Amino acid sequence: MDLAILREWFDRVDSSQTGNITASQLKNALAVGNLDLPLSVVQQMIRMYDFDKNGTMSFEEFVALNQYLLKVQQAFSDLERGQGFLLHDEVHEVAFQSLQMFIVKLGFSLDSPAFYTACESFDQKKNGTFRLDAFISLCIFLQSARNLFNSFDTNKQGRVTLDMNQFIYCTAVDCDASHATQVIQEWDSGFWFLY
Ligand SMILES: [Ca+2]
Repeated sequence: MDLAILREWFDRVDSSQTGNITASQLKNALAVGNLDLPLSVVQQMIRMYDFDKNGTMSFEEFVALNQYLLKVQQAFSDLERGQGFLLHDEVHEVAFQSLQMFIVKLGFSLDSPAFYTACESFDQKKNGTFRLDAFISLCIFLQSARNLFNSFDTNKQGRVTLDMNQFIYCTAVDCDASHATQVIQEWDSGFWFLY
């Protein structure tokens, strides 16, 4: 997309002209474009490209996020062939397998049980249809989960051991890797408190 068009879009969303857009501003703006994403997903999305860690998106950060979203969107439209969604049933199995291949290309070597379980958890209406917003949510979730995993896998073994507290933390946290690193450092130093 043209940078000038993006700038215009960004300035419209940044209605109070702060130079930054918040998660709820971004969520509402995406909803206008028919992308209905939960606020938690939009927040994760922002964290992935929030290079200065101020919790909001500057224009430059937004341009990087937009490039990522375009790539994901392109992969999805190559598969849905004008339907607007993928059906998860035996007839459409090939499209789903291609989706899995795309996830692998993004660097996630998920096996089929992990891939299908993750897909099902984003099929909000539980009717076997998988839309673009679910696919974006899935990609953002995987990226955030990997960041969290890596922050525990400090020796880069591709495997982590968790005690019950760490497990509870992982299931409850919204995959904020910088927060996770901070918590782990406090764990290591024997200093732990609840946030
Ligand atoms: Ca920022």
